[in-house]
Amino acid sequence: MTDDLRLSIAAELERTRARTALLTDAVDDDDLTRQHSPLMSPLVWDLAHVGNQEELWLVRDVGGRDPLRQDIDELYDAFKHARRDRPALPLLDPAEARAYTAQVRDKVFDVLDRTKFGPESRLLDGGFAFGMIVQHEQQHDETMLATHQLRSGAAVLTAPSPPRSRQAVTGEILIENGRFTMGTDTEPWALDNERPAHPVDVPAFWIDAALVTNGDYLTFIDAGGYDDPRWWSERGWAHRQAAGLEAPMHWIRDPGGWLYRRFGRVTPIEPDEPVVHVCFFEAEAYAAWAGKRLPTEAEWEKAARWDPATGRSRRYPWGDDPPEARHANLGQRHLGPAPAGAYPDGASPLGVHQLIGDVWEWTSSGFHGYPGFAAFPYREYSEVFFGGDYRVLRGGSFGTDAAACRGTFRNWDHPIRRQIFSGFRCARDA
Ligand code: AVJ
Ligand code: FE
Repeated sequence: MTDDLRLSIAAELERTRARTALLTDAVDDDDLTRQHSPLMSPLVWDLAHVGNQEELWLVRDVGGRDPLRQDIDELYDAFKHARRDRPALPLLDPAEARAYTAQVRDKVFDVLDRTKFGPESRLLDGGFAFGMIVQHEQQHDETMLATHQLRSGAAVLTAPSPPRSRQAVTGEILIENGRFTMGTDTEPWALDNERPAHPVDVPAFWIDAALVTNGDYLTFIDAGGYDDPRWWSERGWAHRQAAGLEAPMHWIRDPGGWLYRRFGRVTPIEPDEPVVHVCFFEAEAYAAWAGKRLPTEAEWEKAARWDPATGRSRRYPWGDDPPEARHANLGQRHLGPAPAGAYPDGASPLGVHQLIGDVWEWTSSGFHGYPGFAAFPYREYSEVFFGGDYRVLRGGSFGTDAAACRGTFRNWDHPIRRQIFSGFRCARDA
């Protein structure tokens, strides 16, 4: 058992590092050290930060080993320097950052060989500390992918197109009134904010079977949605005005119609694909225009996990089996979301599609701890963000790794942010 766990952890560490290497080897040193947007770190910061977190938790804490580079801890502490200030720091250069992360990884494999996994250590039970670090790197791989989307210049990433639609998916699904179990006590790699499992009463609601598509969103634009304060919250309208929003980020108005720029390539927008790169306020305005609203976080999770046949909450919409390529568009296999109906095998029992993968889904909920929340293993992962100006996003995107995504996983961001792979679906009261 422990040996199987060790092997699977080693495989996850290596698989994840291969993606990190691809994202950072795809560009030259100048590109790695440059800031592509004040919203993002230079890629070389993410790279060394991933190594530094791995050193802190697995080499020093779990392994009890001497520090490799205590002198750089401060540079790579995300709370010490804002993203916009990071390019000016005396960061490791690309060669140093690669060498450092590789040295840390060598030590980690040694630590992994000697680690005993068992319930006597909560940090190690089920491989948790290693799982946390694997997921941390994967989260930064998604952040680095968003940085790639923001960089100018020729395309450097390639991937096959996502699958085509296999089924028409339209309309709304009724989720009946009743209690369901939100959160988890049993997912071994669930982070602190996903715990504990707790009952939540959810009044009956309708939820869209499909994500809002570019075609849907274009109808809102063409109907003057961006110019009509009726659809926007007060804050949303103020932001729309101040930021001059008139379409999702990366859309380009062209005499022949709308285009978008994706990872360095400009193409006509695809009407059947989920809309992506919208902020919470845009999602909220669209939903109001459509006579609907965004789902709450609890509604989203009930739609994704509640099994009407047994009343149990499952790990994923399709059941308890880990995601396979046929279930969901995850893991940067494709460099964009798939059209509505591309993943019938990943639908929920009631027929809600593409809850996992494709685009993060804005919910109307702020970010708070569940009843009985306990920070673990550190307050800075999530507790310090509770009650801040954030909205929860659910379900993961094409940029999220399968190991960092499940029915209970919670992401959060400021309501004005849209450089992330964010989209949405609508809901309404029943
Ligand atoms: C959970 C995506 C909001 O990127 O800020 C990475 C993940 N935390 N390093 C973020 C995270 C520490 C976090 N999000
Ligand atoms: Fe981090």
